[in-house]
Formats: sequence, structure tokens, C-alpha cells
Amino acid sequence: MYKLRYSKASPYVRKIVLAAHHLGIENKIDLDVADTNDPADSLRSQNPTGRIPVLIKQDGTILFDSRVIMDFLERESEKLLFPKSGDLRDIALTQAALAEAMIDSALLWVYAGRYAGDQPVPQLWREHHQNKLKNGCDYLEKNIDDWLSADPYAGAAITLASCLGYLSFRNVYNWSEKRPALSHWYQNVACNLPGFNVTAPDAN
Ligand SMILES: N[C@@H](CCC(=O)N[C@@H](CS)C(=O)NCC(=O)O)C(=O)O
Repeated sequence: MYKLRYSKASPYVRKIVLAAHHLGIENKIDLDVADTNDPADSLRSQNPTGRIPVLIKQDGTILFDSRVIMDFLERESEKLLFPKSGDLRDIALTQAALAEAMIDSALLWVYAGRYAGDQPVPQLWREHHQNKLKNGCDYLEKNIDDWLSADPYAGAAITLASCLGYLSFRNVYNWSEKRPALSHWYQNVACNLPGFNVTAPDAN
């Protein structure tokens, strides 16, 4: 068994749990809620920057961040998250990297409000990240059919599904408006990923 320091709202955690479902090893993972805001949570002794996800192996070895954990889980299974080698691997990892960069912008946007205290969040900062999300979604709208619809690379599809789910959950960016191809992909591919419903950030 592995222990996963976890929060249901976290898109990076969701990526890991969806990956475990895809690999068929979700039953090997114990979810252990972490409070990233609580300095007393043991999380900081596991990951000095206090971020989740963190995976703790049976022998006590600690792994972070989500890319490292995904790589480890893939090696623990018979299935693949990304092509093993070659150009297709580079392409699939690049697809996942775009979705991760969009998650990063979404988190920075959310945290700007959360940690502003009584100061207003600079409009420039909000726009900076909204523009990245808009450009990322415009790019996906044009390319999603070639990329991910026919036979998606699981690791890339999982990361993008987590990203789009988080954008909606936190009302960061209305990615589906006037983006029929991306909306179609979400309904037909993302929503059918194993574990999609149970890992939704607003699911009980
Ligand atoms: N690059 C990291 C990002 C992890 C990350 O930012 N996690 C967020 C939750 S989604 C977090 O722990 N935030 C708390 C903080 O930054 O203090 C990964 O892939 O695991």
C-alpha cells in the first residue's frame, strides 16, 4: 500500500488518482487528507514546500511531485500512462505539460485572491493568467481532435481532464464557451476516464 497526502480539491492530486484508476492500482493507495494551510500538518516534514500530492511508499520513501509520482505508479503497473519512448513520448509529455502549465496559472489565480489579505489582487496579475488560460484553450480548441480524441495518451488526457475540471470547479475561466471541440472532448473522452466521477472535486 501507498499513502497519498491528498485534498479532493487539488487538480494535481486528482491527476494522480485518475492515473491510479487508469493503471488499475487505485486500491493500493490510501488517501490521507493533508491541510496545505496548516503549518502543523506533517506534510511539511514530507515535502518542505508543503505541496500535495506526496506519495509515501511502504518502506517510508517519500515521492513528490505529481510527475515523479505518475512515473513511479506507471512502473508499478503493467499498463502505460505515456508511450514508452520515441517521438510519441515527447509529444504526449508536451501535451501533459501544456495542461500542467494551465493548472499552474489557475492555481496562481486562485491563490492571488486567497492570500491577498485585505489588499486588492492586481488586475495585471489576473489578466496575465487569464490570457494564458485563454490562449491554452484556443490552442486546444484547434488541436484537440488531432491530439487526444481518437486514441488519447492516458497521461495527457488525465492531466487535461484535471485541468478543465479545476477551471470549472473554481470558476477560474469559462473554457467551454464557444469551444465546441474542446467541450465535445471533455464530454466524450474526459468524462469517460476511469475514476472521473469519484475524483470530481465537488463529489462527496
Ligand atoms: N508541480 C507540483 C505542483 C503541486 C501543487 O502546486 N499543489 C498544490 C495543490 S493543487 C498545493 O499543494 N498548494 C499548496 C501550496 O502551494 O502551498 C506537482 O506537480 O505536484
